[in-house]
Amino acid sequence: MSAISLPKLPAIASSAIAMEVFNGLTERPKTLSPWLFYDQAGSRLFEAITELPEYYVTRTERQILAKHAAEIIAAAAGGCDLSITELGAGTATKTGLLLNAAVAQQGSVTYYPIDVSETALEDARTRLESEMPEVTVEPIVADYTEGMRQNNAAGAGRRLVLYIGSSIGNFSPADALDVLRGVRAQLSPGDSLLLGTDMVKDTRMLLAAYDDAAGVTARFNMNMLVRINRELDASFNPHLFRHQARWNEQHSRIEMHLESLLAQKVTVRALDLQVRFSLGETIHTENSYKFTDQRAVALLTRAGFKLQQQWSDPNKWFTVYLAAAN
Ligand code: AVI
Repeated sequence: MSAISLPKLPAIASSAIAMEVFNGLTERPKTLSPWLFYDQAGSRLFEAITELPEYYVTRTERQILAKHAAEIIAAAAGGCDLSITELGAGTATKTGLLLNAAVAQQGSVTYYPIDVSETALEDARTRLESEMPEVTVEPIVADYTEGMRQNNAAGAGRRLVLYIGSSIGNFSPADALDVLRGVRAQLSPGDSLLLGTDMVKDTRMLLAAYDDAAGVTARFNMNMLVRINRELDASFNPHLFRHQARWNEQHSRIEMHLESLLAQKVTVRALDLQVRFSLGETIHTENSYKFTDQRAVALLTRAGFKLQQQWSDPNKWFTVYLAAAN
């Protein structure tokens, strides 16, 4: 009897990206997870998105923080000294507003940015410590769960945890609840969470924010295919796919898809995988949930927080919630 010979796959075939691509492209409908956006080129494209005229999200949240930073810090501190922790901090561009307010109120502050990207955290540390000598930056290179555990173990005193930038919107409602419950589990009474959520609004405005005229979001979406080509030796031709943004009313979310412009076959050589696409078939790459006040407050409450105060821009496009761990 002859032994069955299995095809030899390269070591990359057991990596996180390989698992994601194999599972996502063999299921129906096809999906790819949004973390795949953020290689070096994708992170740069995301920074460019935050500057687009159509992408009101970052600008609007920054306006809210600029106007209310002192109030936010005073409410979170409740007369004590605070440390500030940030989830998914990246380069921490909006955080300076809150750190400044904390320095104004208590003279100095320790800032614990948590992110999986060591380079983004080092950039943030260099920039913040040179601009604000009263801020001590203690980067934590980890995912949220492990990062919050380390932060808790560091004995950071009374804590304000920032989860801003509408990042919570990229999780399904069930996963968002898990994330916030995980944060809550590492907090003590008196600590608080500042959550930034993007709100439901005019559909045309939402669609424009995720399908801008300059095509930056299209390139951001398409970059996933370029990354898979490079890292898994795949044969995607990005010109044979089209970026699509859809509003899903039932789930209150913007969806991003990559639509196949013809019937085609793509090979992912590192996985020894052939993927067939029919004309118009899509890969679902991202959900960006949009909130109502009621849904945001229900999420916080179910996660074990008590709403303390909230701030919005005059158009109510974006809301920042301060919630206490109780
Ligand atoms: C990171 N996240 C909050 C962005 C969003 O708006 O959901 C990601 C993004 N996708 C397309 N444009 C921006």
